[in-house]
Amino acid sequence: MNVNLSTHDLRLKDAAHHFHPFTDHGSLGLDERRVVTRADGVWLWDSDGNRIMDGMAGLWCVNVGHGRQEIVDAVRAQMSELSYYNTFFKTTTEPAIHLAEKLAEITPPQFNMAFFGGSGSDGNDTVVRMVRTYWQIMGKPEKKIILSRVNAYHGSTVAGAALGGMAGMHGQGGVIGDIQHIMQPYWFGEGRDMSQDEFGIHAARALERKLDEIGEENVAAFIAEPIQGAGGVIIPPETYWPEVQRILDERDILFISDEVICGFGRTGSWFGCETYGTRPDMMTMAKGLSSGYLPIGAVMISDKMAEVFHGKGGEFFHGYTYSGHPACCAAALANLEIMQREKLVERTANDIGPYLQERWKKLGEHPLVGEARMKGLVGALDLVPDKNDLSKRFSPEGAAGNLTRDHSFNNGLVMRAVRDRMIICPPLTLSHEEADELVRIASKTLDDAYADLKRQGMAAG
Ligand code: PXG
Repeated sequence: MNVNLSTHDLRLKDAAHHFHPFTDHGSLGLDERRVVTRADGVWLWDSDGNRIMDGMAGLWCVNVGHGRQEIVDAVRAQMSELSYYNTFFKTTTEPAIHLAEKLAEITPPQFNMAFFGGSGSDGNDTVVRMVRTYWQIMGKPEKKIILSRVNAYHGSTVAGAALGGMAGMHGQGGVIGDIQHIMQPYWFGEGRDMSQDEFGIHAARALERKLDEIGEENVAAFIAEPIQGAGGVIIPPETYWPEVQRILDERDILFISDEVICGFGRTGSWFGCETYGTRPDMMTMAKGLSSGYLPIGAVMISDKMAEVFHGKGGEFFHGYTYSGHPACCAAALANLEIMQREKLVERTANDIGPYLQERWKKLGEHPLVGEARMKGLVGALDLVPDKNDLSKRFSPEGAAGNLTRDHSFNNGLVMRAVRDRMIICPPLTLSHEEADELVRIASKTLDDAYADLKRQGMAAG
């Protein structure tokens, strides 16, 4: 940007004209608006020149880190050659062809077809329409219900919000018919009266119980994130996914793995379904597909489903102007090239993942932390008001998380607060030194927040 405005002037204009996502505009103060101006690697700079570690990889997406010139160059070259053409009506473009082929290569073997969109939300809209259409083609139109989970996040379009399990979003017009939710595998929050393994089985069998209750003949699909991200990094017990897969194997419903956060190395495999050994019929992908350099999403369609659509499906009346946008596909291709060349998935599994996990889990000893968990490079701290009674929660809910998030920002680390849980999801390029720095700031942040909360009578100790 060439216009040199002061931070104050930028904030004034932002407040006057910019309606932000997921924001309470009534209470967002002028000085709370942070203008991010530059980024490189795992670091951000704001308009006041502060350097802050991007512990959230943007919004769970910048897997290869910020400032990769090679992606910029690939996009520039593509834009000079062909900035836009569509993929409707018997046309296609080279970047879309190459990206679809690349995705077939890196996804599990049942996937050889990619449908492109612009985000995870529209990807899940595609999923809803596709699974219901699949069963219509199969002559079973009554199979319409899609099962999801409480506290899931599947996007912010009407269908995405309805699939998601967040009551606040349902209450703001995010409802469509024939969606039902089963319990989530959140052991720390909901299952501590059982062992982790017992609870994992119990939560998985909620799927079986629901199918028996409403009739498998009415159910089209089950959709789930391998690890729930926006719900608070709910890492399921190890017994959960094998038991879900056992149930899926016995039932005639489709399974959709929403890989928008877990895809592209986040959990230490290319896809979260590989980390947990599930066999989806579709996968929703976005975020790490292009590391956020340009907006793009994709839905992978298994051979089993593709054969049905190709066989007697006829035209599927669905697509977006920007499906397979050449510049976005070029960004994704350059991003995947970096991921493969730098072996970022392997690095997450065998090097920086275990390194950060070990240090992160030690934060679980802090008096403010009830549980510290991390898989691959995505983790959470559940904050508790009284370490001697882990059933207690902060009141009002979310106040401790917000306060801790603000301390973290001021200390130089972006963590996200999901109510009273602190989330971390750094770029997969994080170095050991940066991991040490991340943990040092997180630890200081917990101390600062704990002191405040004790002073306010909100935490014991
Ligand atoms: N599925 C999952 C699992 C996601 O995490 C979406 C779908 C929707 O993707 P798009 O690209 O339409 O945003 C997401 C997105 C948060 C936060 O507050 C999380 C997401 C998006 C925005 C904010 O943690 N996840």
